[in-house]
Amino acid sequence: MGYVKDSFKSKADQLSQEIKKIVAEHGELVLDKVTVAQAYQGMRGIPGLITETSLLDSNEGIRFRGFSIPELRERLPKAEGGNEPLPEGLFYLMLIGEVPSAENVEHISATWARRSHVPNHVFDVIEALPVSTHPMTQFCAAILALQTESKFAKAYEEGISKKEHWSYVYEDTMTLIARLPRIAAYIYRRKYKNGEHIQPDGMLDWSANFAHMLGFDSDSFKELMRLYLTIHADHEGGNVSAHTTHLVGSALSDPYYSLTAGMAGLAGPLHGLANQEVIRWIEELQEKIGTQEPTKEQIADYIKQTLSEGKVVPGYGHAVLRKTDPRFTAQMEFAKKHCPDDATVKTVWNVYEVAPAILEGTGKIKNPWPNVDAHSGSLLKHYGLVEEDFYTVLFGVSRSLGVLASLCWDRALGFPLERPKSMTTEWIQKYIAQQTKLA
Ligand code: CMX
Repeated sequence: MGYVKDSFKSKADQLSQEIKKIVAEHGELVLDKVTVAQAYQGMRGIPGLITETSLLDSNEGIRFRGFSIPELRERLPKAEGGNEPLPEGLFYLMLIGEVPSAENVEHISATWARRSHVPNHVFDVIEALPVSTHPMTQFCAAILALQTESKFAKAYEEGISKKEHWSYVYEDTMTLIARLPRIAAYIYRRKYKNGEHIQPDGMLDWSANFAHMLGFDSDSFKELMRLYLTIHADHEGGNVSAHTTHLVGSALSDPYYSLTAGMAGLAGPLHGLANQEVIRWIEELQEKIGTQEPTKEQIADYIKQTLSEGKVVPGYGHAVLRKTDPRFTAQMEFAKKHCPDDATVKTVWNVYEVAPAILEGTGKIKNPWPNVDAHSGSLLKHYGLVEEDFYTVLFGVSRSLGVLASLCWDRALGFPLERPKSMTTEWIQKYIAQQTKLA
């Protein structure tokens, strides 16, 4: 076993013991009540999941193993000459629970580089789809095609003890993450660059190599990728991509199946596809007004028109957050440093100045503030990555870090098949009648 795997196993054994004690001593403790409204309205706020990798506070935003995004930008190891954290470091932190050293991060980078070879049949599966196919569909199909490589599926078929599940899930996780940038870059070059592919450079870190394979070799874009792939990685366990990966994994579907399912969830416009929608919405505004930099008044009118048409303002609102997303702020800081004069970036900032008051004025939107997706497209566009339907694939490559680290934890802690109770409306009506009679 490699030393990262050894450390993970020893942390997991320790936590397993603590959980056994918690359940034995406090298993009957009630965490919260569940209301009829929550059952009908997306189960908001019901505490029913355990996710070790990160925790979301509705006002403060995400913390990964206790560290906020500004703290991570400060404390995680960086590439030589770089200022942004290496996502390899965040993965280590989520998996092991400790801030990694530069050597730990180099070890993860080297492991992923070594495992990054993608078998040819995966490219054949991508090639079998029409070029016009949405990049997220190509991405999901490719991950599923890669399932032939699953060590977990093979070992399970051969018959392994439950105690060994985590080990094969860990191996699949490391291999899968190693290969995603190559797959994503292949989809990008196939769809938008006439299939002129760029070979990986094994000397680069995971993000820089990804930027290189996409065809963007500037230091500044590599820095953006490091930041982007770090901040999109995890958002506790209840969001659609994380929850889906966890749920499917609970059936002991292997990490390839589980991640494919999670990515299919990320492809929804209320979740990860919002980054595509934001840039389309801004470009439509720019086109309509006939300028790259519409005034705040023009932006305000456009927001009101979007709302009056019964559509959502993409990039705004959140199921849990109630303040500006620190992932938005991190990108804003990056833009202030690298591209403060970019017209689309300035428009994103102007939308930020006018949208919250208008959204709040509707009286129904619980969070009028921007989320992570409100800013990302404008940065990518600045560097020439203008094909907005590819943006969610970038999100997906990053999200794999959090959801797969969590999947390792799920199996190491021996979490069971997830199976919440559902009810019919008739059951609810009878329950209400019964409770009313008792009152
Ligand atoms: N524009 C217009 N209306 C919005 C809105 C927005 N940005 N955000 C919320 N609303 C509406 C909801 O559609 C809902 O309307 P109805 O009562 O008519 O159904 C009402 O306000 C209340 O919703 P809420 O409780 O504030 O928000 P939810 O928890 O139901 O939904 C989210 C959260 C993210 C789906 C929603 O804010 C939204 O659709 N935002 C735009 C899409 C987006 O940016 N998604 C990305 C989220 C981050 C991510 O996962 O990547």
